[in-house]
Amino acid sequence: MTAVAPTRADAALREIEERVLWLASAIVDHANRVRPNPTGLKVGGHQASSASITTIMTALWLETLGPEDRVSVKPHASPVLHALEYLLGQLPADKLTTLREFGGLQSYPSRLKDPVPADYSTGSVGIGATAPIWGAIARRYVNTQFGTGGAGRQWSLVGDAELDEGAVWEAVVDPMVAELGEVVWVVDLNRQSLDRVVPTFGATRLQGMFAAAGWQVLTVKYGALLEELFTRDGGPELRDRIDEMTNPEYQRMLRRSADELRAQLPGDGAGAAAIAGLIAGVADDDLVAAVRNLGGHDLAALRTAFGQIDDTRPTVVLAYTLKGYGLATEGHPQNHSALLSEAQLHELAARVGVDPADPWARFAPTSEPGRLLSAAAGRLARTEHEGAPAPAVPTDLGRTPNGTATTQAALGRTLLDLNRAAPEAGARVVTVSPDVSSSTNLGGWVNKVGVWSAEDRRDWFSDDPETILHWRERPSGQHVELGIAEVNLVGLMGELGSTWNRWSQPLLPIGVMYDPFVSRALEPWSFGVYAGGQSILVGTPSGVTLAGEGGAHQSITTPSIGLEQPGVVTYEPGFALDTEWCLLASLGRLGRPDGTSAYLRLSTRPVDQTLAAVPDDPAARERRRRQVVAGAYVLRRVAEPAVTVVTMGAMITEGLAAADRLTGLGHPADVVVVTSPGLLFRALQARRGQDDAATAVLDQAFPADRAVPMVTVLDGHPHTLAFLAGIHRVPAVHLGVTRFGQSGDLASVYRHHGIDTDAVVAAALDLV
Ligand SMILES: Cc1ncc(C[n+]2csc(CCOP(=O)(O)OP(=O)(O)O)c2C)c(N)n1
Ligand SMILES: [Mg+2]
Repeated sequence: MTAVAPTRADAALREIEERVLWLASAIVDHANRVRPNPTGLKVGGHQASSASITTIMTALWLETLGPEDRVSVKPHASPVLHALEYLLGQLPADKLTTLREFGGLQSYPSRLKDPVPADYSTGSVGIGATAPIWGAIARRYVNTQFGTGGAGRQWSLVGDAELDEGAVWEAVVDPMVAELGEVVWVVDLNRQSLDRVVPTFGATRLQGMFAAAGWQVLTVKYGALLEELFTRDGGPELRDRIDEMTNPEYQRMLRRSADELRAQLPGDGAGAAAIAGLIAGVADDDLVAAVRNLGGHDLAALRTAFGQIDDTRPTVVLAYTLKGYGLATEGHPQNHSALLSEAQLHELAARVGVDPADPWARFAPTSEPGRLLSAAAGRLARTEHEGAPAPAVPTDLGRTPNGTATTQAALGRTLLDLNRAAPEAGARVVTVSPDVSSSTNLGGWVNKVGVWSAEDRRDWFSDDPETILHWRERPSGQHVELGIAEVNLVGLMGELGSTWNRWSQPLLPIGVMYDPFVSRALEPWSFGVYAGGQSILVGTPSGVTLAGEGGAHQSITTPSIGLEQPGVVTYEPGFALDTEWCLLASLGRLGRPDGTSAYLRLSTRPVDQTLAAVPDDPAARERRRRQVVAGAYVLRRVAEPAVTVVTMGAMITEGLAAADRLTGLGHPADVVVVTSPGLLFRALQARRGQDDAATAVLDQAFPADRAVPMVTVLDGHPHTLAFLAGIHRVPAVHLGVTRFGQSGDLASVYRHHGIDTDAVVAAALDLV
């Protein structure tokens, strides 16, 4: 691509670019060399990664972005972001000395923890990069349902090695993504990752991969200086030589003197003589400048590329850059975490015209750079979006299931009932599933609300009488179906769960996947929760209770994960009504400043619902409900307990059967049903002053005067409930699953893992 002619403002833009480079370097320098560091522990920060993307970000913030655009910035460029925020008057000067300080600028751009909220949190490579894709879908969803999400591009500034992450490609190839014209990625193609020069970096391969997925591909390879050389005699040979050079050889050229370049640059190919002839006529300084003259550092070349974005499909701009551009560490393979020495920093200061004794100096408002900055600040000023508060969610829909039901089926049922009982809340529910909506019992709900798509699509099976699941795709649909990629699913959930504070439109997102795949999705979901996304993750079916579906599909560690995950309340209900109550309580905590996410672990085990013995009296029913959503309740109370059986989820049936047998054997047993180990753990911590959670549930479910030996049993790792014995320090045995399983019928599988009724009885007899 050839650059357009430089504009009058280019010199001022260059000055701003150099000041951004200076500030980003100085922010990291201050954190590492100036701020006192009594422990001597590494602070860190990335000057070379920042320098690599400084031109790109300057071009974007000063010329290209609009007020409705949102940008995800690669993690190690946070100093550049803060430098721009500072120059644009958003970030006060006293924050520039706080990088990585407690309460200061975060290591990586953060939506919730930085003084100027980042548009997207980044840091988990591949996840921050893809977030704007999901943000774009979430905004389109808000626009089709409520019409208030605004427009604007969704940018992602991506490190080239981030493209090693599978998460990137899972997102790029999702069929929904090819329609997103507002998505633009700029790849900072510096051919370096953390520890190495990427051996063979096929830009051509990358171009092909993005193009095959339907993306517009723009490549900004060379700057104006090199492009001009390429037009001279020997120019085509020089272009071929640089095009064909390996990454390490090219990186080595960056650190050579002019004399060395004259010897090395021609190479030993057919074009060597022509290249030698060409560069013989180039002055030393120009030659050194020319080898590093890549398009990602050429404002005009970037401007041209950004001007070509067609907005009809996603765009990727592959911008060739140098890691450490303009710094003494430029192009060095080990520059990722390298810090400039004091002398090198002073050299930089001298080159860009800054006094190191006054590192945070601003441009005079009347200067050309000052004028450009104030124009950009005005252009980027954002207006608040008008929206709605989170809807009121009922706590009880008043039904009492009898007969046999599963907790998984209760999910779909509750959503349908909610739509009827509280249409305003129902209208904000959006379900998401990675190609498992019918196998996770969402079929009825999907039939009712339809499948979301930005435009109406024809349902070719609407007149087929044998079709039970109707796939009506329309902008008013409330179910989003993605391909089988759990990481994409949680990425979208994080963004649907952020619309309440991004666009002032709260949604109640519920993502459903098989429970064993929760661990695959966990890190990106957790990152989304960290970034402010509030959503409900439903894992179903779960545990070894999915028996026949196979050993590899059985989930063992998820109850423990649920207990430990920050920002999330985890429930594992055993009855349909408990599921409804937990779901409603979780929905009621979404889309608000003090909100939390939830994880519901459900099952396909048919359970006799009369075992729940739901009280008829409205006050007693409400008391039960409160205990269910608080974490536990006493389901059976005997006169003089000899043992307490604590049971959860699918194991309630075994817990009750064992209690009956123990009582018959002369060892009367109380039965406590746990719905949330995490809430109980927090209550216990609170009782000891370590948490601010409510503690009443402990006195109600585990009163001191009934403290007797305890057996706990769950379909998951037994340590999840082991802490309960510590409430009153009673002797205890903890049953659960600790080994990989295998397919089989329920009775065999339970016996194999020692969680069957016999095992509970035997454990209790050992104790009493
Ligand atoms: C999932 C994940 N894996 C590993 C890391 C550690 N890490 C941070 S940056 C990085 C290399 C980044 O290289 P690139 O994206 O090319 O960035 P740049 O060269 O611009 O610094 C690695 C391995 C991480 N943050 N997240
Ligand atoms: Mg890189």
